[in-house]
Amino acid sequence: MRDIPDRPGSRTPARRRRTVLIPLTAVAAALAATVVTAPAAGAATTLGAAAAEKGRYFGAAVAAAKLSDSQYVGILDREFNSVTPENEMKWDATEPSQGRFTYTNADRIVSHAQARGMKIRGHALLWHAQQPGWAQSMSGSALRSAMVNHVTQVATYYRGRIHSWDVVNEAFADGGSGARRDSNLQRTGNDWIEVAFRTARAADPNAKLCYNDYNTDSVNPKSTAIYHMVRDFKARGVPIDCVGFQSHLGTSLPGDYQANLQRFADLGVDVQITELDITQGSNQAAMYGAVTRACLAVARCTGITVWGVRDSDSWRGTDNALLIDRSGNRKPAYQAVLDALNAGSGTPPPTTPPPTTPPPTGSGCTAVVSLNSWTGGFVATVRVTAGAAPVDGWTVRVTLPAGATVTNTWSAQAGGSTGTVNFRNVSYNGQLAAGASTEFGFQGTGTGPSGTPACTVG
Ligand code: 9MR
Repeated sequence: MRDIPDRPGSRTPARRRRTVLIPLTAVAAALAATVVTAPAAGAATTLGAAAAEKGRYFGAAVAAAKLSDSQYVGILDREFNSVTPENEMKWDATEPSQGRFTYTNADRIVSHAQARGMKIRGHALLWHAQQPGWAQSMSGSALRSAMVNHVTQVATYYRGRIHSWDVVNEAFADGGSGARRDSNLQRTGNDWIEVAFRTARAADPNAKLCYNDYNTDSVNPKSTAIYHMVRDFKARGVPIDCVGFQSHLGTSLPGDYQANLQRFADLGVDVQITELDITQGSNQAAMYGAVTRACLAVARCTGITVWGVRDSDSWRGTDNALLIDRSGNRKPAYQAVLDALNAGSGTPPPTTPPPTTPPPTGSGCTAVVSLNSWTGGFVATVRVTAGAAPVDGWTVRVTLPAGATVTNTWSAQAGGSTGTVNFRNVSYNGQLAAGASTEFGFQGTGTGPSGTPACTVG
């Protein structure tokens, strides 16, 4: 691949077109095309340029200490149009002793990026890990004040220069509990996350404010707990603009990866893939391609960041989880990402599923309810999805438990308020293309519905 020009955004002349056969195992072959062609004339030849043509950024985590490595910087400057400081903006780096702020290493990355017109993702204002020792041993209102001061100081210092801040990182527990992760920050009160977001907004009103986490690559208890938090924040006006999906992936991609991104986007936030790396193996290139296509298929997926430049720069040791090998050469995974970025139509991004998504089976429609409940009340959001055929009009039948009453409905017409309630589409959301979805919601008193409601067409 060395005949691909090394200038950012440069294009491969037609006379250089060629075909490269990439060896793939049967598993990967089932997921990806076996023939990878060099870009046609007109196709972008770097990740950043190709992503930009689709209205998105393509970034890498950057370590300040490596900015003196010419190979590293050469690849960074050629391929990427966004950076995330890998460690340099974390609490232990920016406030090593209380009230004394140091930005030297973070500034090296920020200056490098700004000079080249790259976006900067700020990572991360608050996290249970990589806290300075003095904060680790704090609790209660003293920690709450220190936390607010930290967010204010750092976000103010970088005001106007950060595209997106990871305001809070990894605050939810793994496993099936859907609970918050225990931490000194969590023990200051459940509202610490919204306090952090309000504080960050006040300090830098133009940065997009993100919640960032891992093990959120499918619809699972952890991602659903975060989904409920984001929905609650949007409902109450807590300033949140984006959700980061770290996507530290192994050897298979969850089948609902794209659908999971989409359900967050449907809440009215951007989604970003923030720390992508994938175990090297027979599936690596195919998975990188599939992740890229998933982002392109979600209109509000605004960019992808890989967590390092070369395999040798990765926190994942011998996994060789990145796009560039230890010698600085592009890997099949790199080509898969570039091809995925170059495929399809240009901006605005497509909102239809990528070609690899299996067509929905069965005609008719399906409905899924997600609930945000509190003592004495609930908000239900219902996602209606057409089957293999287009839908012209739908009705969703929801059975409420005894004592529950619908008090308010949006994007649907409720027939009744207690017992079994039929929700009928309104004029603007009755027609759905095959496989397409829409949402409506209702609020109620008492206990919300459980189970899967029936959806009928017509
Ligand atoms: O890549 C980072 C590594 O250099 C640090 O030692 C580590 C410290 O916890 O953090 C790594 O980055 C993490 C990121 O900040 C948050 N998500 C998980 C990343 C990988 O551990």
